[in-house]
Amino acid sequence: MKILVTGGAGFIGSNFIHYMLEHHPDYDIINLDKLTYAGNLENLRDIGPGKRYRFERGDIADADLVRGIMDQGIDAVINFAAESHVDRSILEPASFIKANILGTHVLLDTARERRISRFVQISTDEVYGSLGATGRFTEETCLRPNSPYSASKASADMIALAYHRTFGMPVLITRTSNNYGPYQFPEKLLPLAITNLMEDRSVPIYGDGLNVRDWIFVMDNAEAIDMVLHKGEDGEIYNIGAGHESTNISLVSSVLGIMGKPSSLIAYVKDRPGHDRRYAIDPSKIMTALGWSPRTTLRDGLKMTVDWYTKNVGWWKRVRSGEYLEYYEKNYSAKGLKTDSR
Ligand code: NAD
Ligand code: TDX
Repeated sequence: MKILVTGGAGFIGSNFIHYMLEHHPDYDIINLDKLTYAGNLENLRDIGPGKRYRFERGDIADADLVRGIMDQGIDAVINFAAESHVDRSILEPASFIKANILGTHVLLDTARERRISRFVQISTDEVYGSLGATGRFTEETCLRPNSPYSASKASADMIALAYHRTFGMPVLITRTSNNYGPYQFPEKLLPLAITNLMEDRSVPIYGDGLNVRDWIFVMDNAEAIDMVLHKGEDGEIYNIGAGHESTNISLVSSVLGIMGKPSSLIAYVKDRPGHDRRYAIDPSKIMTALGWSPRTTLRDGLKMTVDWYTKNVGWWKRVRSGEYLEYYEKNYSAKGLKTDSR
């Protein structure tokens, strides 16, 4: 099988490529990535020379480039490429519309033209919006996205489903909860907390810290996506989650415990505008229909993640330098995201 993975130099995409090269050594993988601030070829540097893997730098919204790649006998497209950070979508929504909606549309159009036999759109639980204290998202839950990021992902999902219903394209969608693990850019809560704590700096907690996220170790998500690719039904949506709900404060407290750091390093800051209160995924469909189940407990996953960042200080120090620091200083203060600075 020859697979086009887009966004494969980012966090989940690079973990997915490692997973696929290990589990399907006879597959060819082309990784198309624009290398935005979040794309990092260091995430893939340990891929040995004998592997059937190739990198192409470029934008998924570049139709000529995408056509040229899909003409190389691609069997399946897995679209991870996206602007992915909610805070950035609040500061600069336009890049999210371009990458997440227009980019996905170019991929869909080209895959349709070239009669690609599988198209997996990687989406998120955030498209469902926010839950109250009870209930979980099923694949039937109405979409009520609240941030420019989640609205752009929901739009891409709608276009992808329309291509299935209207043109019969073999589209499948995964909607996963919050991933964590190696190679996650340290702007997201967990790697931000771990790397700040390693330098004895404080961890900013938005609002009251009681917002709930449902956490999944990235390799469990990679396995689920592999199953959707091979066994999923065209036109279907699959929720992926490990059932590990946690408030942000409780999650960060667990990290403090694992790292042996004091709770005085927690700093409550101004809340994120439009901050979704709670996400919780019901993964029954993928468990029953495809036989997937998560392997990693939250405790073990957190320990493995802390361990990875501890052993890969060079990796996160490099991504946290230069442009990233300038961006961070411009847009964040000790009191939180500077949304009123425009
Ligand atoms: P990431 O920001 O770490 O990586 C995104 C990658 O896409 C980067 O390598 C970037 O260079 C690339 N990219 C961005 N725009 C591009 C473009 N126009 N053309 C080509 N490449 C482009 O993101 P991630 O956390 O790995 O997320 C991957 C996917 O999974 C996204 O679609 C995201 O919406 C989805 N998702 C993420 C999570 C999560 O918790 N991180 C949860 C659910 C779904
Ligand atoms: O400094 C912080 N302090 C804080 O309290 C940051 C960066 C976040 N938070 C809170 C906001 C959220 O409630 O922690 C929670 C997690 O925040 P993020 O790591 O930014 O993730 P989230 O907004 O939940 O979105 C993530 O999961 C779904 C990914 O970034 C998305 O790409 C994915 O679709």
